[in-house]
Amino acid sequence: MCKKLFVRVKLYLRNESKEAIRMVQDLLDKNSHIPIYIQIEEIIKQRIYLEEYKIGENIPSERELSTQFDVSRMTVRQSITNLVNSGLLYREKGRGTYVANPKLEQPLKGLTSFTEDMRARGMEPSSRVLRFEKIVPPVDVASDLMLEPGEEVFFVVRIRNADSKPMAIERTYIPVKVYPELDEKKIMGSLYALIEAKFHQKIGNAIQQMEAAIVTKEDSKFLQINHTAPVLIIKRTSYLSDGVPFELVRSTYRADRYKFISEIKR
Ligand code: 16G
Repeated sequence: MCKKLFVRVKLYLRNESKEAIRMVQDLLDKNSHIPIYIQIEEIIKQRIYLEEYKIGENIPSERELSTQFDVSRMTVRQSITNLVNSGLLYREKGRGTYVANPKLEQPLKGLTSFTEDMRARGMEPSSRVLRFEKIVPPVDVASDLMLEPGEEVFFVVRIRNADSKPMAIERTYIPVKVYPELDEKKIMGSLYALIEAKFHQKIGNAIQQMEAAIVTKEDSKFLQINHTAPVLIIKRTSYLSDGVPFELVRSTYRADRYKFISEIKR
């Protein structure tokens, strides 16, 4: 595929002109300065887009693809590895390579809860509480929650599932003095619904920080991902409308399931 054609394919993709893509999709230009493995990546992406390769189904084996494109298996493997790393495909040991579900697009605006976010997408949220205990928090947590030295928090670790599949792990610190009546049973459902509907308090605002990381060995098991997989970590400190901080949460999201979207204006 020459450079011009390659660019055109991308433009067509944007215009969603599927027929046009179909005409050029299988062209590989071995003399192009665009590496072959990148051209193959594009072709596989187009096949996914055109639903030739469907979500949840497996794509042809490396051997079949290398015959199809008349390239080495190493080259095909490189393309597939890149697509696996970007979350478009996933490998299952001994079974092959599958087309992944598209990532969940999470807007970075609006102070919503996990439960609301999943329901808005037609998915059923659930939680598994791994830990619920009263502790004296580390100093940085105490300072973010505006606590005096020695004041206690509930430390809660929850795996958050959507349609029974793990999406994130949340480690939440909640000041005991704000919700002395909290218990393990109450935290099984939505924390925000509990605060608003049961405790009749108004949630005001939150400050968030986001960073990338490699999953820890422990979390990789809970999230059911490879022990070297990337994750997105969001630290959120949330306040009631009167300014009282009521939670500090470190949420670890599967990077293969999430995409965070923000609108920016000039
Ligand atoms: C979200 C929040 C988390 C909050 C939780 C409440 C982020 C980064 N985190 O996951 O701070 O505690 O929702 O959800 O968005 P719940 O009401 O379903 O328990």
